[in-house]
Amino acid sequence: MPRTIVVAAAQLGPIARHEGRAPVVARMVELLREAKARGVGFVTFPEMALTTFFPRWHIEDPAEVLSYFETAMPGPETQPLFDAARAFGIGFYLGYCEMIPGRTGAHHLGYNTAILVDPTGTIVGKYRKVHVPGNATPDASLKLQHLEPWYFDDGNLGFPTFETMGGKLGMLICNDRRWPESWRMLGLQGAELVCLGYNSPSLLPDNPKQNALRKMHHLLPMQSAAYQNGLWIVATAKAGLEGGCHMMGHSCVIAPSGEVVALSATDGDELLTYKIDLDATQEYKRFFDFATYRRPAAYGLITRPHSEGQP
Ligand code: CDV
Repeated sequence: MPRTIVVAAAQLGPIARHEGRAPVVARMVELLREAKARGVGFVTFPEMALTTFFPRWHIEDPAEVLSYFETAMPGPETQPLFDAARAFGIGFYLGYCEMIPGRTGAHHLGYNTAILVDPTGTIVGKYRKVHVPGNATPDASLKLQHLEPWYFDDGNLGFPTFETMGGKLGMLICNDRRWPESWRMLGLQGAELVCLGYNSPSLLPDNPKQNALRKMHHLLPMQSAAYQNGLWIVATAKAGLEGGCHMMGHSCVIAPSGEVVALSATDGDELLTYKIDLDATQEYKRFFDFATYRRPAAYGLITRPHSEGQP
């Protein structure tokens, strides 16, 4: 009996700097409505889906920085998403900025977080981004700042997996996709489907020689990870020209074979759907058979702390 589910990447086009939650949540509910019409069971929204990607700016006004963080989830403005999920019977992944209670000021306010919500509208899982990229302090000499470590703490929940939607699910966030350790942590726990939202600039003005490689550097690590860990991936972009920075689309579904089986076609709101069979992971999990073939005793350098001599 195949364990099939139609999954969707609910790509979002740009969100303006002072836009507020209501119009964004309305767009997301619309994508959920379309998902329902197309028989989707699970939707992945982008990283930081509710607001613009503000870490591209050094914002000195604490009130503005605070405005990008959620103090409750769901809160009054995000409740419609949960209501729609329950009404449509669709589960979802949502990326957002999670405020740490008691934090004040204009930086280090919280986590870059994702949650897993089941089709009853219940939060069943949480992940906080581990690989927080960019400059730790403002650097006006850069053409494009990426100040995530200035605004966010490193995630402290590890790489949990969750039994839901008829399978074992894991979550990652954006830059995590470039690190094989993220995927292997989920693969070792038997993850069958990993959802990931991202905000990735199409071009790197401070490192233009990589510009032509951006799409490859987006897909290559995920295609490898899907194959090497025998799992499905749904990766969802915030896309288009946002705050003067063009964000890459290329939302995708990747099969356990490593093949990209669905790829978004636009830079705007777009629902990309694909019917997956969770049991299609088994062939690849059997081939790599971690219990038989992995050699953890030879991998010590991977987990040795920097203080003990790891480069
Ligand atoms: N939001 C991200 O984590 N973005 C990163 C940066 C480094 C561009 C990325 O890996 O795409």
